[in-house]
Amino acid sequence: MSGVPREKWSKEFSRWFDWVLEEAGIYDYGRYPVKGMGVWLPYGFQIRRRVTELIRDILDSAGHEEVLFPLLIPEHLLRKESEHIRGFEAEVYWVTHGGAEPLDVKLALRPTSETSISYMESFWIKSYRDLPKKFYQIVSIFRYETKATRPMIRLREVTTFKEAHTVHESFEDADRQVGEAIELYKCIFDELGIPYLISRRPEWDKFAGAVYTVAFDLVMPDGRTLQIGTAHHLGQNFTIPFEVRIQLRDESLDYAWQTSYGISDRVVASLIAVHGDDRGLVIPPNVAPIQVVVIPIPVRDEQSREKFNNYLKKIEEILTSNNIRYHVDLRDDVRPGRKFYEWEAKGVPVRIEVGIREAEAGTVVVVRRDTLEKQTVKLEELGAVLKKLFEEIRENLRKRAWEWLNSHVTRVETVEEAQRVLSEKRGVIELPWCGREGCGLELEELVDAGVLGSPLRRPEWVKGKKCPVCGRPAVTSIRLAKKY
Ligand code: 5CA
Ligand code: ZN
Repeated sequence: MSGVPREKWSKEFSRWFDWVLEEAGIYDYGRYPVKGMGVWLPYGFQIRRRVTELIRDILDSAGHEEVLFPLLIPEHLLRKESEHIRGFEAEVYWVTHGGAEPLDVKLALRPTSETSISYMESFWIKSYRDLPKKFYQIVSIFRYETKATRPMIRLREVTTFKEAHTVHESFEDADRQVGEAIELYKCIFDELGIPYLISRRPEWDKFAGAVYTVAFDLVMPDGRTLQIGTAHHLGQNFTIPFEVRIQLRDESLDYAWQTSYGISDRVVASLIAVHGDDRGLVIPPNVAPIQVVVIPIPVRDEQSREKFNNYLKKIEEILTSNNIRYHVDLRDDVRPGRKFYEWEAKGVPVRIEVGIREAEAGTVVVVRRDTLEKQTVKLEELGAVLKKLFEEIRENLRKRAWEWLNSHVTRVETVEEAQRVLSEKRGVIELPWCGREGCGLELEELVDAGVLGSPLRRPEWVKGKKCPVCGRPAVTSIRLAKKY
């Protein structure tokens, strides 16, 4: 399908990823002298901006309101919910001084914002009439991660943390909100052509302070999974300590119910990872900073030059009038072949090559980045052809990414099969499961992998199957993978 190999992409994914971030000018990581923190470069920033715009559009249209909370959280707020602080204690950065003065109250760099937001909600929300309330912000958060840090994937400063926080009058309405969050995330990932598996995380691996957690996972090119988003039902776990009390419909008072859901720089990382190939990035046209790059083939003959330049102008007019984001690469010290290579690495979805021959014939050569297929297009048809091509590229990328994910999810019934599949191609394995924590934990040991959780609905195929650990009837399936 694709004309470009994906050998390095899959077999040496970590190196490929580092290479592509640098080669395409996305993110400078490793040179900044604080571990786990990198710099968004101009081209990467443009991609990030389009992704965050997409996220904002989708959340806004579903009734979310963007807010901006302070970065610092006083220690007593962060400690108010005991499970939460237990989960984050080891990952918090503390501000202890202002100049030379020790602070009276230690201040945390937010690792996430349930505590500060719940605190303020206790002043704002008084009645079921104020609900549901859906806030979000897109901010930096800080986590002193101890696992190996990686650019965009495991950061200590997460610079693109979209955290949504909602408040509800009942458990059921918060439950429904988790369902809405899942639909919104599907929408975001679908727009980007990023495939996902949705799992309910097991009890022992839910968010610190949640009643339950639903997670989106992706299979990366090396077969390991990456959690790309989570949605949590928080119950009344934060509203009780923070006293977010509301008047209910029957006029009684009760604590409100909450959810939170977050995604991060990992969305951009997965956009880069899932669509790439050995030549570099392939960016879906809807978020590509440059959708079309025009490479003029140098004209030697002086007399033809003016005619050629006029022809280039015409091409630009067509691109402009079609609202296409384009760039004409006019560098005269760089050969066309080198230009092709650079723009391919940057993942520009379409390249237009034009020389004097095309100018005379009233055509251009159009090359799509995903398959490298070439076609000669008449100038009058260029606008329409490009629009159609953008859709085809998007669809092709999405399809290829889903096929890759689906071919890396394997149903097995025994521990031995699970071990074999995981060692051969990694990915996700699904086993019948009795639902007990003990068996889940033992499976993690036996197959040397992490649990992702179970599908939201009981899968049909486990009917009549047995848990491979205890032999009891399976009530659901359990997913395991080598995780990032
Ligand atoms: N307060 C909740 C919902 S906003 C929360 O913090 N959930 S979380 O801890 O699961 O984080 C949300 C998402 O952020 C995760 O699913 C993961 O995709 C991403 N994320 C978490 N830690 C990091 C990190 N160190 N680097 C990059 N992304 C991260
Ligand atoms: Zn069991």
